Amino acid sequence: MSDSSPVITDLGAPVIVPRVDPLVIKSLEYLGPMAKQGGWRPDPNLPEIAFAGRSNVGKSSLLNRLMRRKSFARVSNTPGRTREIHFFNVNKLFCLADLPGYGYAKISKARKAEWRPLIEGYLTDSPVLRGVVQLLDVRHDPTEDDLTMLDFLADLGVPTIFAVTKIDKLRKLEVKPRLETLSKFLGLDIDQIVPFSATTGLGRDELASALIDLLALPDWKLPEPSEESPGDLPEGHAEQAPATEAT
Ligand SMILES: Nc1nc2c(ncn2[C@@H]2O[C@H](COP(=O)(O)OP(=O)(O)O)[C@@H](O)[C@H]2O)c(=O)[nH]1
Ligand SMILES: [Mg+2]
Repeated sequence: MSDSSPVITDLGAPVIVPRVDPLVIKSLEYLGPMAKQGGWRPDPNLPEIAFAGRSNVGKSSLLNRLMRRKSFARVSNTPGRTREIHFFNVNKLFCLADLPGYGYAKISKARKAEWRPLIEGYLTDSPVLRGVVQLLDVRHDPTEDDLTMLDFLADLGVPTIFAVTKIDKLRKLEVKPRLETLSKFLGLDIDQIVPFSATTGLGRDELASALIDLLALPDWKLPEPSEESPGDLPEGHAEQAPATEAT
């Protein structure tokens, strides 16, 4: 991707409009890992966005691109630390939770399901989780583990962005039909998915904007504002958002 948008002709004169970075990374601080369900976590004083996907989907590469750091996600890739949740403070604006990659093909079924309590526990319990970025590899249909994760996210009701990785692995003409197939499979509108390539940088800014939008949404765990003024409802009868009912 170029650093400028295409040339725009304004009254006949070509003008190059510099691209505005929706998320300039001014500071990035590693906060620490959560090793087991209910274990250490950072103070919940910033909104959190979690990144999820199966092993090898391209999560570290996407995070490095998104954060414009060559080896930002290295800490999560250190042997022995790949089964922890790693927290990072971004711009003192939000906290990024890098979830362990699940469903590595070469491990036993019992080991495979190990990810569920830690990931699901964190997603359910975090008091400040504002959204999830779920990664899927453009070349593969969602695996059984992906579907487990997608069902879990849907039941929880957390706002979710779908980033479809490794777009550069397809030929240009194959991309649109493949995204349409995937979005149908997932029951999503094609606009809900962000095509991404860590190799070319495609989708970096779109994903960054989507994160900013996610942070601006009202907290999904709070009851939706009622049409009537809150004073009209008797105490203890406030409407519950469906998400808080899911367990
Ligand atoms: N061609 C291509 N390869 C990618 C892309 N993203 C990741 N990969 C490759 O896919 C493999 C797994 O990537 P990694 O980021 O470590 O995945 P993770 O296990 O989800 O963190 C590595 O060999 C990467 O170089 C991409 O956008 N395009
Ligand atoms: Mg990784």
